[in-house]
Amino acid sequence: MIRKRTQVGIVGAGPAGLVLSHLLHLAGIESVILEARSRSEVESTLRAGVLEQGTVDLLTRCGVGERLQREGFVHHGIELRFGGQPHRIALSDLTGGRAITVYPQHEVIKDLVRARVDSGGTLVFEARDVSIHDYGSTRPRIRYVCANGDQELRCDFIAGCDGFHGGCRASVPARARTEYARHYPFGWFGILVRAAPYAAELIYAHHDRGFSLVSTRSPEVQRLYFQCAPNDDTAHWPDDRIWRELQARLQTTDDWRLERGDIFQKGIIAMRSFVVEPMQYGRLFLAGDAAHIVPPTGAKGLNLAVADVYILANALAEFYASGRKEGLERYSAAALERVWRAEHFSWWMTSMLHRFEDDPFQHRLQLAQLNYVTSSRAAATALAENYVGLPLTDGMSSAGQSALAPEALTTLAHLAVSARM
Ligand code: RFL
Ligand code: PHB
Repeated sequence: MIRKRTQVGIVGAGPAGLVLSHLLHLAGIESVILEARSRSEVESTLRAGVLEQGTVDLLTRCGVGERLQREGFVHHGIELRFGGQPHRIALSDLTGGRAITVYPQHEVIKDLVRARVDSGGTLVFEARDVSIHDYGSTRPRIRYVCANGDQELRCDFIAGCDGFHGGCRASVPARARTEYARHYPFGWFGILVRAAPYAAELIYAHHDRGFSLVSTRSPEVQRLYFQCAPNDDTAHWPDDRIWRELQARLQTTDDWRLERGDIFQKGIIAMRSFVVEPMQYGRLFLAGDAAHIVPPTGAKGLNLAVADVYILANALAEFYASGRKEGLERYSAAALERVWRAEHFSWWMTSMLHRFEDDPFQHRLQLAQLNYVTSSRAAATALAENYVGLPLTDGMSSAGQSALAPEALTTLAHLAVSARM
């Protein structure tokens, strides 16, 4: 057994683990990331597309936003399409200039992995049988197996950033955690298409046949989704059926046409809401999908992962700089405040836009809500401010007071300096 030591052991090289490791590095704190998959798998898994303003600002301020600024698409609005009519929600006008950026998750991952490698960080890919131990004590350990054999990593803290199916959450005894979950009676069928962009902004479409979404990845590749049965199978959907279904759901009274392109990837995504409380157990801190899941309708998952680890990095920086534990003790409560807001928003968007079988009452409520959101400035503003994302907070001061976009890293940088002294 080979024994190593670090300050923070991080399980998982998704957005949560990588952003955490990078922020800790900026604060002068050492970490090691243990990731079950290979680097090329991690860098090529297709998932999210929409980054909130706060996520973009944070990545940019901490030096990993250069490609994102150059290649991402900034969108100042979204379209809600229903009753055959387009309705624009002017995100930036309604939120004092905030916007979203469409930049694929795997590109964010590539930028973060490169930044960690360039600054000499330790990332162990293809780590097998990762198990966490003694996190109730001051000397947690992580065991794993890699090409060099059995390993033990001793650390001060463990960050469980291993996604919804990872082992960290499951290692906590069931009696110590409370889980809240909701399943939806549908899934999303997602496709990637070689085609030019279909629209200048994302289209969220409500239709009697079910929900659909038009998004983008690049000038050459487009991302489309449509609501399907939860147990559906991609084999039931030859290309021609997909195009007919999308065209029917996206139809407008002035005959909007969806050009067919080459579909080169198909997949079905389950829809669920999930939260575990608390997000801390002794010296184990859960972050990102390991602690919570939202249905993708509000585009919040990756953004929440970043918001969690921003709070955690600040709390750890405070601890190493001064020995104070208040930030760490407040981590769970501070993170959960934003998590539940995003859970509500994602559930609300999902409920407003999808078809619920045989429920004409729900259908009429949806249309009433869609009409309200697209005709009342107050209602549109509520959607817009949630969609572009509430300001990041560092969890150190009382909720809502630290609108930290510019000051955020100053806090970390300040703590970093003190930590090194
Ligand atoms: P991840 O990304 O799942 O990363 C977890 C990492 O942990 C590794 N792992 C382990 N490593 C070591 N040992 C073990 N035992 C391990 N078990 C697991 C995994 O290999 C993996 O590399 O979690 P993280 O970092 O919390 O990030 C969460 C986000 O990835 C997720 O919330 C988003 O992708 C959700 N999401 C969206 N979020 C947005 O903010 N905006 C969007 O537009 C958006 N669209 C989406 C989405 C998710 C989707 N899918 C496929 C679920 C669209 C889709 C279709
Ligand atoms: C995506 O582009 O993958 C995407 C966009 C908006 C969402 C979900 C996913 O709400």
